[in-house]
Amino acid sequence: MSSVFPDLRPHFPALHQTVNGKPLVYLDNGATSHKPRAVIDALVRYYERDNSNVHRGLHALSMRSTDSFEAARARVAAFIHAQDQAEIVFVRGTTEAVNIVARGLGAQLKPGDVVLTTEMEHHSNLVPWQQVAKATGATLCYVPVLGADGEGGLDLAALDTLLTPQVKVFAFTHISNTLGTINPAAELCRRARAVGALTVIDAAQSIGHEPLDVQALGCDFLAFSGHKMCGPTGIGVLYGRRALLDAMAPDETGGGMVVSVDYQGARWKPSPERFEAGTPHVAGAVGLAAAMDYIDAVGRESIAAHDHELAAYARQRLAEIPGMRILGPTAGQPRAGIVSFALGDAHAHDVVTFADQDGIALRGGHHCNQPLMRKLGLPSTARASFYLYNTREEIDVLAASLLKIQKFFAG
Ligand code: 7TS
Repeated sequence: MSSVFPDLRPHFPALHQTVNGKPLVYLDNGATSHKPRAVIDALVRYYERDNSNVHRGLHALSMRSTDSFEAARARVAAFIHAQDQAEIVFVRGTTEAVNIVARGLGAQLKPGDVVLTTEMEHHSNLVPWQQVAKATGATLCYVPVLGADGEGGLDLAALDTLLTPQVKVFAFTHISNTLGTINPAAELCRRARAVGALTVIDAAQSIGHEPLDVQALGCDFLAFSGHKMCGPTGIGVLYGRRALLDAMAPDETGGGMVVSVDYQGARWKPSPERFEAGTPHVAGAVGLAAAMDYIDAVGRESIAAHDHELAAYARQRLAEIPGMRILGPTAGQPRAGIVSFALGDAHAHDVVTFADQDGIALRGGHHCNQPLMRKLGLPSTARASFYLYNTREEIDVLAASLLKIQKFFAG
């Protein structure tokens, strides 16, 4: 534990267990984070006291439930510094948010238009755009990733030629879930805006880890999931500038999102209700707001510093192991608490399975980044990803386990 960063582990019940007879070392935060007691309590409190459907009833519980849901929306707006809480749409997660934007903007695309994205996108910010390009005849282009290990980040010089007036949308990830690269999001938005392109930021890996301000970034849309930031699963957010959301068709239709309906048709409410058909995940929104309170009480600047320090230490310890290939930015460049690696010829799934025997939770595979893996010439990697409760001691446990694995595979 760094000297200034508080020990938050007592707040996280799930961390205090053994796995395969060893104390759990949870290093799979890129996939999902654990939840502090404050979030679990907020969920229990909601179900024990306020549980009811929102917007539809005039009874006391329904009003309490509606108030909690809308208070959560205001909390999210404050957390990302949105101008207006109508710009906050509750969704299931990043994947749903990107799908809503891709299909919504897709209605405005035509052959000759370009959707620009990058070679480091998670499938969730890639496949929806491929589908939209196929359906509309628009062209999908990619900003290249530089370096044999992806260490050079996005090719920002190539942006000069890629960002043409034909580019209508530029969708990119804030932090790569495989490389740990932190992209210069404000600069990318500024350059996209200069050619009239709308920007969509995938903030799945950054939202709970770095300070984030949508107005300072200057983005048009931003997507994230609650479960990677101490919040519940099944809740996430689509942020969009209000005028853009109000001009966009809903992806899903049904109850709660209409002003009036007759047998011939229906009229949509404005944002955010327009995009929230059906009963929303009220408890999820309440839990997400509690997660935001928790994160802000710790401080996003210090969480970021803690993540970065752990990642730097992990890179140093892993580099001591023979045959280790570490992906992503080298020292001195912006990099998040995510370290992907390949250990000699050992398959990542074997590395993860062996590490699990030591109680260590890693992720192994293509991390929903298949095109990037192919480009780097790797079938898969193992990945350690850190969060606010991880410690240097846990990285020492990881390094010792990986050294054992290396020796086993080296025969
Ligand atoms: N975008 C990025 C950058 C991600 O890392 C993920 C999930 C998603 C989108 C999708 O988020 P969801 O909540 O809608 O599923 N990433 C990972 C990961 O790296 N390992 O498991 C899930």
